[in-house]
Amino acid sequence: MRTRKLASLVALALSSLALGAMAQQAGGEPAKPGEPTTSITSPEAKYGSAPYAAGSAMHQTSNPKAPPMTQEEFDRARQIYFERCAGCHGVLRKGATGKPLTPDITVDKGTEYLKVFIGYGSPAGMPNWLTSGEFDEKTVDLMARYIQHDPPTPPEFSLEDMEKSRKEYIPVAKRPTRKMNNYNLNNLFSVTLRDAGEIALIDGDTKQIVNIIKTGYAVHISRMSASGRYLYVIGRDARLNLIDLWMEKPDNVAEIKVGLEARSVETSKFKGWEDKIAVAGTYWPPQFVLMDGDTLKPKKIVATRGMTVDNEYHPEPRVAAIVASHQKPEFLVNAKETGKIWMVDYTDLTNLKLKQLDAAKFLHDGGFDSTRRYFLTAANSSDKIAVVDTKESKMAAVIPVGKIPHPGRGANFKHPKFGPVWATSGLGDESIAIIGTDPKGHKANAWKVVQSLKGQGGGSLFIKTHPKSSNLWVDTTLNPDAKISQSVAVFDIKDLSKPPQIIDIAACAGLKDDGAKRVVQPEYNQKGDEVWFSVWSAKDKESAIVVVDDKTRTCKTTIKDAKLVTPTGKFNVFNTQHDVY
Ligand code: DHE
Repeated sequence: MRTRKLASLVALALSSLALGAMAQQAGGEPAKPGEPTTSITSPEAKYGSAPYAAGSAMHQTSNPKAPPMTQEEFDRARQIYFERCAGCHGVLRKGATGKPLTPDITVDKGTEYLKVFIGYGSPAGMPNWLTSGEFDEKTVDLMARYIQHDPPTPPEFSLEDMEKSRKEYIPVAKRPTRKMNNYNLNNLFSVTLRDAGEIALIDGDTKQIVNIIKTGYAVHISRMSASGRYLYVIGRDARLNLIDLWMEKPDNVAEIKVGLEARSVETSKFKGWEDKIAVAGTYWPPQFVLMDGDTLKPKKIVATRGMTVDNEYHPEPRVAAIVASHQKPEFLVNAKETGKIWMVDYTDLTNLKLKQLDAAKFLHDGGFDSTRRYFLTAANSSDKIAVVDTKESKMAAVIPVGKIPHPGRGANFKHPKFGPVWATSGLGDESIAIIGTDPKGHKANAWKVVQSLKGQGGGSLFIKTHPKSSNLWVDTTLNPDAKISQSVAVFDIKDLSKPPQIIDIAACAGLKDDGAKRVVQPEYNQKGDEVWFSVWSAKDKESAIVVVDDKTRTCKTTIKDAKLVTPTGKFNVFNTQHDVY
C-alpha cells in the first residue's frame, strides 16, 4: 500500500517536472553534436544543465539525438557510471536488476525525466542519488545526459593481463605454518568498508578492530576458505585480495585483478579440495576465472557470452553469485542475463567439464538450504527463485515469489507447521516468501511458497536467522522512506502469525550528524546470540555497526570508529566458512 503511494508520488513528481522541461524546450535549438560551445548554450536552456567550459573539446557522439557533452564531462560520467550504475544496469546498459538504459529508450525520456529518476530514486530499488547526498545537482544532470549517449565498450581482459597484475606479497613458503595469533578466528567478522576500499577485521568477542586492510575499489563481498584460514575479498574494480588469518596480524598475502568489474568470489569446499581452488566472476568482461587458492595464480577463464534461456544471444551475461558445492568438486556460477547456472567441475582444469542448467532471468544472489544440498537463487527480473539439486546436478524447481527477490544467502529455519524452510525478502514489494525445502520429510510442501509474510515494505536487501535463534530479521535498506530504511522488522519463527516487531536500529547508533543511516545486512556471530547491523551513511558522514542481543532484541553495543567508513556487508568467519544462515 505504502509502496504504491510512494510510486504514485514519484510518478507525480516525474510528470510535473517533465511538463516543466517541455516548457523549457520551447527556448531554443540544441548545439550540433561536436560543436564547441562558448557560453550558456541552447541545450543548457533546454535542459537547465551546467554551463560547458568555454572552448573545451566535445565528445564525438555517434548518436545525434543525445545532448552534447564535452569530452571531459563524458569521461567523468563514464567513470561515475562504471562505479555507481553499471552494477544494476550493465556496462552495455542492457539492464538487469535495473532497467535498460540504451539510447533508444533514454533519448525519448529526455534529460529532465531522467534527472528526477536519478535524483529521487524509485520504490523498486533505484537509489535516490540526489536526496541521499551521494550526487549533487550537477552530477545528476551529467548522468542524465550521459545515458542518452551510446555506451562505450570496455576492453577484454586475458589470463596474461591477470597474471601481470598478480602480486604475492608473502609467498606460500614464507607464510606461517600454524595460527600465530590469539584471536578467536571463528568469531572474527570481515566488514566491507565500501567507499574506503578497505575491509575491517573486527573481533566478534571484544568488538575491537583487529586490522583495517586495503582492498579493491568499492569493495563488495568476503568469502572464507573451507579451512577457515584464508579470507578472499573482491572489489567492484575486480581486484581480489587474499588475506591470511593465521598471521600475527592478519593481512594481505596475495592480490590479483581478474577483470574490470566484479562482484563475486568463492573457494573450493568439497572434501579433499579444501582451500585448493578459487573462482572469481566478473561483470566485465562477462566471464569467470579459476585460480590456485593460495597464490591466486590464474589457470582458466570461461566466457559466459551466449544464448539466454529464451534462446537469444546476449553479449554481456555478467557473473553474479557463485557457491561451492558440498556434494561434488564443483562451483555453481550464476550467469545473470542468460538465466543459466553453470556447474563447473574443478578437478581437471585442462579438460574442464561444464554443465549449464536453464533457470530464469536475471540470476542474482542466493544460498543453500540447511542440508547444503539445494542451491536456492533469485532470478530477480522473473520474480522467481530457482532451485538446483547439487547432488543430482539438475534443476529441482523454479518458484514464483514476490517482486524482485533479493535473499542475500537467504534464511533457513524449521517452520512450526511446514518443516525445514528457506526464506527470501525482496526489493519490489513487502512480501517475504517462505519456501519448503524438505522433499523427503515434507514432500507436499517442497519447493512451494508455504507462507508469505508481510514486511515493512519494498527495498529489502537481506534476511537472516541462525540455527540457534527463533528470530527472523529483515532489512529494508533501499526503501525511500527514511523511517523504514533505518529500521528492521523481526519476526518470531515460533509464531509467524504475529506481526513483526520494528526496531529503530539507526536510533541505537546515536550518530551525531544527518547521514542516510541506512540499515543493512543482518549477520550473526558464531554462537547465534548476537546479530550485527551496519548503519550506512555517505562516506563523509559518521556510520556505525549496531550489535543487537538476539534474545531480548535490544541494542547491546555500538561499534564506532573514524575508520569505519561506509560499513555494509559483514561476514562472520565461521558462518561464512560453513554456509550457516
Ligand atoms: Fe551486492 C552480494 C551484486 C549492490 C552488498 N551482490 C551480492 C552478490 C551479487 C551482488 C552478484 C552475490 C555474490 C555471491 O554470493 O557470490 N550488488 C550487486 C550488484 O550488481 C548491485 C545491485 C549494484 C552494484 O553496483 O554493485 C549490488 N550490494 C550492493 C550494494 O549497494 C550493497 C548493499 C552495499 C555494498 O557494500 O556495496 C551490496 N551484496 C552486498 C552484500 C552481499 C552482496 C553485503 C553479500 C550478502 C551475503 O550475505 O552473502
